[in-house]
Amino acid sequence: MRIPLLQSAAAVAVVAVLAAGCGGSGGGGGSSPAGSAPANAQVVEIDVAQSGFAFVKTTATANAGTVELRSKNPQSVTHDISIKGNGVDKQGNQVSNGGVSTVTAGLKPGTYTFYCSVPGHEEAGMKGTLTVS
Ligand SMILES: [Cu+2]
Repeated sequence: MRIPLLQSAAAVAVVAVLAAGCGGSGGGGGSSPAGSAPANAQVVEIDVAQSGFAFVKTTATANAGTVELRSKNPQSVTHDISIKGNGVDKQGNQVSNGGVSTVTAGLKPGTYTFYCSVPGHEEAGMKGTLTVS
């Protein structure tokens, strides 16, 4: 009777130590909220214009590496921020009424096009040039 009890107590103690160890190590790297870009991503803000098929700027720059394009859309018309060029082709989430669209990509030096991927919007003027150096 006594030996199984001791073994059970030892097992509980081991589990407790393991749990404490996990909790301790987890606290160091948990600063970035789920769903966000990597902590080292550069954020380039290219908001949608107050009206019309346009962004607030037609040129932007970034350094090579992980880049997050972020675009707040004040319009009731749905838009997104997307990027293409140099083998990159990624679309952001579509938003409206103050929502924020983001798209993250690893970019090498070169010239890229940022644009809205909603059909017809790029052609209507929702695009610009992102220069990465
Ligand atoms: Cu659009």
